[in-house]
Amino acid sequence: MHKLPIVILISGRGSNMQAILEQAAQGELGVDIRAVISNRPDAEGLQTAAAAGITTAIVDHRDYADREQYDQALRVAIDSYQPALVVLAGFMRILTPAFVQHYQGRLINIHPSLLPAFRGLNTHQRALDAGVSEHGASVHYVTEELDGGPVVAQFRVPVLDDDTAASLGARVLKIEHHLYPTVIGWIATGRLRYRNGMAYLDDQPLLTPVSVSDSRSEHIQ
Ligand code: NHR
Ligand code: GAR
Repeated sequence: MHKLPIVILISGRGSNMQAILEQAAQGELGVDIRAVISNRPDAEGLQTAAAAGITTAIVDHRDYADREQYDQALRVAIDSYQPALVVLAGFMRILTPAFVQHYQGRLINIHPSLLPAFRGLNTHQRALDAGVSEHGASVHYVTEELDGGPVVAQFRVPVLDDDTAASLGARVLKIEHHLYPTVIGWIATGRLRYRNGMAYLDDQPLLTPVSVSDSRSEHIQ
């Protein structure tokens, strides 16, 4: 079977990356992980990837004068692996319009909130402060607008009375490890596509994100 070549970008722990690696290693995902690239030399995820026999690379943002130069170097590094899909997995650098345009429709992110709620950082504390009863994670195509690209799929979790940002974040992270490989699998099998700024699942425009617990995704799980 043809496998989708992917590159994963991380900045830290890399637990989402690890979830993707594990499913790929079981041959369940239909992807060929060409490389894991970090902007931070000390990212824990680099060790995890190397231990799994995956090629790793570092493109350190501190070595570049500005975001344009950094993103240019990152793009050269990524393209040397010729991925069909670039996966942001806890990658913490905002990307320039030129970078995002180069990978339009081939760049996805997992964000720890139910977008469009709580774009940006510190999502779990902000969800608690807002008093919402549900929180979760979203997978979206990356566009120039930060956390604003088409949302493909979401997974919801309840917010509990005694939650802290840490306990809520842990609940969300656990479902991220299920949500992200699920969506990557859809892309690998050609079910999920991006065209003219819109996401299509099974050739139907995705007008609302798939809730991974709903019927549209049942036969995937
Ligand atoms: N880039 C673009 N153009 N569009 C998006 O939707 C992006 C993106 C880059 C990263 C991930 C995102 C998230 O899921 C993401 C989506 C970093 C920041 C941030 O403020 C915000 C959102 C996201 C990632 N980063 C700081 C910066 O100045 C640095 C913070 C740090 O290093 O700890 O780049 O939430
Ligand atoms: C995840 O919760 C991911 O959704 C989030 O950071 C965590 C990374 O964990 N991403 C962002 O906040 C992007 N700004 P991981 O490194 O263990 O996958």
